[in-house]
Amino acid sequence: MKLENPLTGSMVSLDEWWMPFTANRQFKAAPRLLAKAEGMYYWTPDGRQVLDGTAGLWCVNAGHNRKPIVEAVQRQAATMDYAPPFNLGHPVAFEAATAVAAVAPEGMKRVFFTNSGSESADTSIKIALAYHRARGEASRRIIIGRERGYHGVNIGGTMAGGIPGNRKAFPALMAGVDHMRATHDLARNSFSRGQPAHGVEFADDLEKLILFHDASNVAAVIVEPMAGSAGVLIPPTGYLEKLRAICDKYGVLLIFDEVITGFGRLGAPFAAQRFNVKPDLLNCAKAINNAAVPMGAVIVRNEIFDAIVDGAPEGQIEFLHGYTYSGHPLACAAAIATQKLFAEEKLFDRARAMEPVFEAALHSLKGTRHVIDIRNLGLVGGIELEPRPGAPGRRGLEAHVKCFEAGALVRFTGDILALSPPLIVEKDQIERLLDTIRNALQAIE
Ligand code: PXG
Repeated sequence: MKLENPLTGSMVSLDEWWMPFTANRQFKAAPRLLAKAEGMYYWTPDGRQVLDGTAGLWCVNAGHNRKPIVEAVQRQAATMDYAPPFNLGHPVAFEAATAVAAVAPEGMKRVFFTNSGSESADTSIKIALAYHRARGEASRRIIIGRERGYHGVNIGGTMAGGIPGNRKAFPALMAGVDHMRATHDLARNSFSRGQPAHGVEFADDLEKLILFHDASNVAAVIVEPMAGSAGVLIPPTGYLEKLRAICDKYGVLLIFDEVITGFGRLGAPFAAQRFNVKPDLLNCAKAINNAAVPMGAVIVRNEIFDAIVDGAPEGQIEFLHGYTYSGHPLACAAAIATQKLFAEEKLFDRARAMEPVFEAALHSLKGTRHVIDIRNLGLVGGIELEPRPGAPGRRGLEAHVKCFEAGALVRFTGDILALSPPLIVEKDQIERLLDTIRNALQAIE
């Protein structure tokens, strides 16, 4: 099978690109393709409009192809394409770091640039270990993650992550990880709106594991404040606060992986502000620059930066870590323009204001065929379907395909549908999205 590149007109083959997290054979037999995007919409190569219910992959929070971002990238590309970040700098990267720090929680004003959420995960783990070492506690090396956690696909994130399928093919590449239980509790919390009421006691797993390994060996705990990839698992009331208190008690660092929750998704700059729980390190990526150019960051408490940097001899590189593309000029130009756009259009507040509208529309699916749970927070919604006996995951996939054919992009993980529209979404678009899902669920077996 051949496809046309819409920009060049050349005919291209599907064989060579080994697609990520994709059933390659199935996909290439019946490809679902996108060719153009603007605002709330994609268009397929044959010109069909698709309403974007997922902000791309949880990342295009300001909507697609926003002019100020496009122009900033174009200007930067024409001015300076690339600059090395090791022992050289450029003003655009410093300005981007300042712009990101401006929305970060109080006292977290140091920003390490990466190029993805996966790199942010591994970078944050390294910073945690370097911090303890700098303070003379090099024995603190164990990382505690959580079942159903997703921290990308690099080695640290794979090992700290808690999705069994992502881990099983790899032997223990990184010794010294352990996992808390996931907080998902359908029996007690089904159809909850906002934070579920039950489950604060899941946080006790952290204390148990710290005592089991001995605090002197434990470096950090890494969690998504709201787990996205594993199917929209919203933290029970009091849970994150309790993790924070346990970390404080034992000198363990708290890492929030805010790759999905960062930059307005929950109606605040970060989940840290939404829940009023401040981590020690905060990982982000995706919407940091509206996904216009690959970019991520680890934002750290000033004291962590100070301990590592001031702890090294003058003139020596303090932290032996970094990427060729850390602070890439195009990514940084996009980040500056994106943060400005977020502020000008007050998109984080807008997300918060739309939350009740989104919540009501989402929960109107209660009672629809196959639906066993609905949950929401900010502009994130999860719809859990009853798995088809003997074929778990099929209903999720079929619902996704049906919606796509009917003109709406909806994400699925197993049998859980996930919605995360751009923060510019309008009420009628939310309704259209949910009507499309309702019809799809009626149509599939
Ligand atoms: N942490 C979290 C919390 C994420 O959601 C990553 C790290 C990794 O980021 P990169 O940029 O390396 O992909 C993510 C990525 C899904 C889905 O279907 C979610 C992600 C990626 C792919 C699919 O929910 N999130």
